[in-house]
Amino acid sequence: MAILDILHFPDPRLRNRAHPVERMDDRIRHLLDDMLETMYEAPGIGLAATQVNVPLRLVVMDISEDKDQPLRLINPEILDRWGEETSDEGCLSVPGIYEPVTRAQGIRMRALDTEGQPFELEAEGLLAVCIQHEIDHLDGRLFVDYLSNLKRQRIRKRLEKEARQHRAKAPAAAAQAI
Ligand code: GNR
Ligand code: NI
Repeated sequence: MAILDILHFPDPRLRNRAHPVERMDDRIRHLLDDMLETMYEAPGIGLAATQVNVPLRLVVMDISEDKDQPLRLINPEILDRWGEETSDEGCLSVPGIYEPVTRAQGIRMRALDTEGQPFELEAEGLLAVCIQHEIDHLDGRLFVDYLSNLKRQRIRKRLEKEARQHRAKAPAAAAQAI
Protein backbone atom coordinates (compact mmCIF):
# COMPACT_ATOMS: atom_id res chain seq x y z
CA MET A 1 0.00 0.00 0.00
CA ALA A 2 1.08 3.60 -0.47
CA ILE A 3 0.18 7.11 0.61
CA LEU A 4 -0.67 9.22 -2.46
CA ASP A 5 -0.16 12.99 -2.87
CA ILE A 6 -3.38 15.02 -2.58
CA LEU A 7 -3.81 17.97 -4.98
CA HIS A 8 -4.75 21.32 -3.45
CA PHE A 9 -7.12 24.04 -4.76
CA PRO A 10 -6.57 25.93 -7.10
CA ASP A 11 -4.68 23.14 -8.93
CA PRO A 12 -6.34 22.96 -12.40
CA ARG A 13 -6.15 19.15 -12.35
CA LEU A 14 -8.95 19.18 -9.75
CA ARG A 15 -11.18 20.48 -12.60
CA ASN A 16 -10.72 17.36 -14.78
CA ARG A 17 -13.83 15.28 -15.41
CA ALA A 18 -13.15 11.65 -14.46
CA HIS A 19 -13.87 8.77 -16.86
CA PRO A 20 -15.94 5.70 -15.95
CA VAL A 21 -14.01 2.54 -15.05
CA GLU A 22 -14.54 0.09 -17.93
CA ARG A 23 -13.28 -3.07 -16.25
CA MET A 24 -12.63 -4.06 -12.63
CA ASP A 25 -9.17 -5.54 -12.15
CA ASP A 26 -6.42 -5.81 -9.53
CA ARG A 27 -4.92 -2.49 -10.60
CA ILE A 28 -8.18 -0.70 -9.71
CA ARG A 29 -8.55 -2.68 -6.46
CA HIS A 30 -4.96 -1.78 -5.51
CA LEU A 31 -5.59 1.91 -6.27
CA LEU A 32 -8.74 1.85 -4.07
CA ASP A 33 -6.64 0.40 -1.20
CA ASP A 34 -4.01 3.15 -1.66
CA MET A 35 -6.80 5.75 -1.68
CA LEU A 36 -8.20 4.34 1.59
CA GLU A 37 -4.76 4.40 3.21
CA THR A 38 -4.28 8.00 2.02
CA MET A 39 -7.73 9.00 3.32
CA TYR A 40 -7.19 7.39 6.77
CA GLU A 41 -3.74 8.95 7.09
CA ALA A 42 -4.91 12.47 6.12
CA PRO A 43 -7.30 11.97 8.04
CA GLY A 44 -10.54 12.38 6.10
CA ILE A 45 -13.93 10.70 5.72
CA GLY A 46 -13.84 10.50 1.91
CA LEU A 47 -11.50 10.73 -1.07
CA ALA A 48 -12.14 10.88 -4.83
CA ALA A 49 -9.56 9.63 -7.36
CA THR A 50 -9.49 13.14 -8.92
CA GLN A 51 -7.85 14.40 -5.70
CA VAL A 52 -4.88 12.07 -6.22
CA ASN A 53 -4.62 12.98 -9.92
CA VAL A 54 -6.26 9.82 -11.30
CA PRO A 55 -9.06 10.74 -13.75
CA LEU A 56 -11.26 7.69 -13.00
CA ARG A 57 -14.68 7.53 -11.32
CA LEU A 58 -13.51 6.00 -8.03
CA VAL A 59 -14.42 7.07 -4.49
CA VAL A 60 -13.54 5.76 -1.04
CA MET A 61 -15.32 6.74 2.18
CA ASP A 62 -15.57 5.85 5.85
CA ILE A 63 -17.83 7.88 8.11
CA SER A 64 -17.75 5.35 10.99
CA GLU A 65 -16.48 6.41 14.42
CA ASP A 66 -13.95 3.57 14.62
CA LYS A 67 -12.77 3.94 10.99
CA ASP A 68 -13.52 0.28 10.36
CA GLN A 69 -16.25 0.58 7.70
CA PRO A 70 -14.49 1.38 4.42
CA LEU A 71 -16.73 2.00 1.39
CA ARG A 72 -15.44 1.60 -2.17
CA LEU A 73 -17.57 3.14 -4.92
CA ILE A 74 -16.88 2.55 -8.59
CA ASN A 75 -18.76 4.70 -11.15
CA PRO A 76 -21.15 6.12 -8.50
CA GLU A 77 -24.31 7.85 -9.78
CA ILE A 78 -27.09 9.68 -7.95
CA LEU A 79 -30.49 8.21 -8.92
CA ASP A 80 -32.74 10.40 -6.78
CA ARG A 81 -32.43 13.29 -4.37
CA TRP A 82 -34.82 15.03 -1.95
CA GLY A 83 -34.96 17.89 0.53
CA GLU A 84 -32.36 20.48 1.32
CA GLU A 85 -29.90 20.76 4.19
CA THR A 86 -27.01 23.08 5.03
CA SER A 87 -23.92 21.78 6.84
CA ASP A 88 -20.29 22.79 7.31
CA GLU A 89 -17.95 21.14 4.80
CA GLY A 90 -14.24 20.74 4.57
CA CYS A 91 -12.08 19.12 1.90
CA LEU A 92 -8.63 17.53 1.89
CA SER A 93 -7.96 19.54 -1.31
CA VAL A 94 -8.91 22.80 0.46
CA PRO A 95 -7.05 22.29 3.76
CA GLY A 96 -8.04 24.28 6.84
CA ILE A 97 -11.22 25.78 5.32
CA TYR A 98 -14.70 24.97 6.66
CA GLU A 99 -17.80 26.66 5.22
CA PRO A 100 -21.53 25.93 5.12
CA VAL A 101 -22.87 24.33 1.91
CA THR A 102 -26.50 23.57 1.02
CA ARG A 103 -27.12 20.20 -0.66
CA ALA A 104 -29.88 17.61 -1.03
CA GLN A 105 -30.83 16.25 2.40
CA GLY A 106 -31.13 12.69 1.10
CA ILE A 107 -30.05 10.72 -1.95
CA ARG A 108 -30.36 7.31 -3.55
CA MET A 109 -27.25 6.19 -5.41
CA ARG A 110 -25.95 3.33 -7.49
CA ALA A 111 -22.35 2.17 -7.86
CA LEU A 112 -20.33 -0.95 -8.69
CA ASP A 113 -18.54 -2.91 -5.98
CA THR A 114 -14.98 -4.29 -6.30
CA GLU A 115 -16.36 -7.36 -8.11
CA GLY A 116 -18.05 -5.11 -10.68
CA GLN A 117 -21.52 -5.87 -9.27
CA PRO A 118 -24.01 -2.99 -9.08
CA PHE A 119 -25.51 -2.04 -5.70
CA GLU A 120 -27.77 0.77 -4.48
CA LEU A 121 -27.60 2.81 -1.30
CA GLU A 122 -29.96 5.32 0.29
CA ALA A 123 -28.31 7.97 2.44
CA GLU A 124 -29.15 10.98 4.60
CA GLY A 125 -27.05 13.07 6.99
CA LEU A 126 -23.24 13.02 6.76
CA LEU A 127 -23.15 10.05 4.34
CA ALA A 128 -25.43 11.91 1.88
CA VAL A 129 -23.25 15.04 2.16
CA CYS A 130 -20.08 13.03 1.60
CA ILE A 131 -21.42 11.13 -1.45
CA GLN A 132 -22.53 14.40 -3.10
CA HIS A 133 -19.17 16.04 -2.25
CA GLU A 134 -17.19 13.10 -3.74
CA ILE A 135 -19.26 12.82 -6.94
CA ASP A 136 -18.73 16.58 -7.39
CA HIS A 137 -14.95 15.90 -7.32
CA LEU A 138 -15.39 13.34 -10.15
CA ASP A 139 -17.10 16.08 -12.19
CA GLY A 140 -14.34 18.62 -11.42
CA ARG A 141 -16.42 20.53 -8.86
CA LEU A 142 -15.29 21.64 -5.39
CA PHE A 143 -17.33 22.75 -2.37
CA VAL A 144 -15.81 26.25 -2.70
CA ASP A 145 -17.74 26.58 -6.00
CA TYR A 146 -20.93 26.96 -3.90
CA LEU A 147 -19.49 29.94 -1.98
CA SER A 148 -19.49 33.59 -3.10
CA ASN A 149 -16.81 34.67 -5.60
CA LEU A 150 -15.29 36.87 -2.91
CA LYS A 151 -14.99 34.02 -0.41
CA ARG A 152 -13.57 31.67 -3.06
CA GLN A 153 -10.96 34.26 -4.10
CA ARG A 154 -9.91 34.78 -0.50
CA ILE A 155 -9.51 31.03 -0.04
CA ARG A 156 -7.53 30.75 -3.29
CA LYS A 157 -5.13 33.54 -2.22
CA ARG A 158 -4.65 31.96 1.20
CA LEU A 159 -3.86 28.51 -0.24
CA GLU A 160 -1.57 29.97 -2.94
CA LYS A 161 0.39 31.75 -0.22
CA GLU A 162 0.61 28.55 1.85
CA ALA A 163 1.86 26.63 -1.22
CA ARG A 164 4.55 29.29 -1.86
CA GLN A 165 5.72 29.11 1.77
CA HIS A 166 5.76 25.34 1.60
CA ARG A 167 7.88 25.38 -1.59
CA ALA A 168 10.32 27.88 -0.05
CA LYS A 169 10.76 25.74 3.07
CA ALA A 170 10.98 22.29 1.43
CA PRO A 171 14.52 22.64 -0.10
CA ALA A 172 15.88 23.90 3.24
CA ALA A 173 14.42 20.91 5.07
CA ALA A 174 15.92 18.56 2.45
CA ALA A 175 19.38 20.19 2.84
CA GLN A 176 19.17 19.82 6.62
CA ALA A 177 18.47 16.09 6.25
CA ILE A 178 21.81 15.51 4.46
O1 GNR B 1 -12.73 14.64 5.30
C1 GNR B 1 -13.67 15.26 4.81
N1 GNR B 1 -14.63 15.77 5.62
C2 GNR B 1 -15.81 16.33 5.15
C3 GNR B 1 -16.58 17.04 6.06
C4 GNR B 1 -17.77 17.61 5.67
C5 GNR B 1 -18.20 17.45 4.37
C6 GNR B 1 -17.45 16.75 3.46
C7 GNR B 1 -16.25 16.18 3.85
S1 GNR B 1 -15.32 15.27 2.71
C8 GNR B 1 -13.71 15.50 3.35
C9 GNR B 1 -12.71 14.64 2.60
C10 GNR B 1 -12.64 15.09 1.17
O2 GNR B 1 -12.10 16.10 0.80
N2 GNR B 1 -13.25 14.35 0.29
O3 GNR B 1 -13.27 14.71 -1.00
NI1 NI C 1 -13.10 16.88 -0.98
